[in-house]
Amino acid sequence: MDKEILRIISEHESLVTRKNEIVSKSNGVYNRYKYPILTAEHVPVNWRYDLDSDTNHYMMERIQMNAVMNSGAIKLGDKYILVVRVEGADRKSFFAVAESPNGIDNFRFWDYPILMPEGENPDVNVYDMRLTAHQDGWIYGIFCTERKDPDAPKGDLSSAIASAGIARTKDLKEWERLPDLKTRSQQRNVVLHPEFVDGKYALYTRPQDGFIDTGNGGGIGWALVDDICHAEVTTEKIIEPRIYHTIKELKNGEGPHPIKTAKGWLHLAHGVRMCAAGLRYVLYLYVTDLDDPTRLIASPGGYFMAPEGEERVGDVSNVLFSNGWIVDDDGTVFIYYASSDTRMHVATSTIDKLIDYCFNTSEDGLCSMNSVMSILRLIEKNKKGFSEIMMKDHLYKYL
Ligand code: M1P
Repeated sequence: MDKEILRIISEHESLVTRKNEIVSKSNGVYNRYKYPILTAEHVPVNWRYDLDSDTNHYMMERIQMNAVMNSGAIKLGDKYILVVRVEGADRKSFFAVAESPNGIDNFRFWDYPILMPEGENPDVNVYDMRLTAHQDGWIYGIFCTERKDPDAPKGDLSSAIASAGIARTKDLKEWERLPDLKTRSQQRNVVLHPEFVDGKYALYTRPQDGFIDTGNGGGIGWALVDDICHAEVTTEKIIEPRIYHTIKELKNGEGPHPIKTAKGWLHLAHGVRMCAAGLRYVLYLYVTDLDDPTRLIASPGGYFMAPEGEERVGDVSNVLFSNGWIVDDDGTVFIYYASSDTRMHVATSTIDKLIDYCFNTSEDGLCSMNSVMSILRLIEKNKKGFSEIMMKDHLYKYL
């Protein structure tokens, strides 16, 4: 049996230390990587196995993990850190920290999962933490806390209420739980802006009528809050709306907090549409004004990233979701995203490329004719460029 333990440990170690590599195919905007950075198999062996062969004669996995997904991200010192949503086979999610020396591989979980303190109303399920190192000196984690709907009719064991749980920490080890965000509607995808705005805490919200449906919730909202220790949304305005026949027709949600760039606040979000196969989640970017983060100044049409290849399949297929990214001092951006609610990946780009993409991608023209017009304009522009290249390089003789 000791041999079996050794096999499990050595296979796990090989997986954790596997080098990642850029996939050669790129659209020029970002690079994908060959391997997921975290999967259920990356969860430490001693969290899953009773390693005593007297009590685990068959060396069975005693606590199975189902998925490792939607992770908040932050750089502390020279470490790339994720606060990972781990989901057990029992469908309960919890948070755990994993760190990497380079941001693209060798992600290793810390020794223990996070035991998030409860608030007044105990959580049933917690997930999708957004991390914000705020100007006030704390690192905040805002996440979804889910509880059974107390008004659900008898026999309805699915209706739930989603609210924003708030916790803060200095080291990602000790967490102080603050009261949940008070709002009129249900909320998921609530994100804390890193700076004070008009002396207040600023939140990106996602008002929704039901647990799944946003209903009249018109998109990504914005709310100012006086006291983060008793956070309440009194007025909320939609700054990034849902729009008919676009990638964000059914719902959208802020990803991680936006990155401050010289050209504006760079946002990463997810957009959702309904199709015959169910919901399709893709990632998109937008930019808001530096002085007024509620003012949209760039809105590239279509998706930035959509599920590809194996990413398409998983627990909830056809989903890309991101709630974490990290920028290095040299402008490299590490985009951490989950595919199909199953595994974590990284893509890399730079601030310059992402800003170029945002300001030079046509806005969604909202109808087929406008999409064709954009292509025609590009063809016309290329005619000129094409003949210049041919002349310059004396290639015209090959025509
Ligand atoms: O299953 C896809 C995603 O669904 C929800 O996202 P949203 O709130 O935008 O609908 C969340 O449950 C998220 O965790 C999940 O990845």
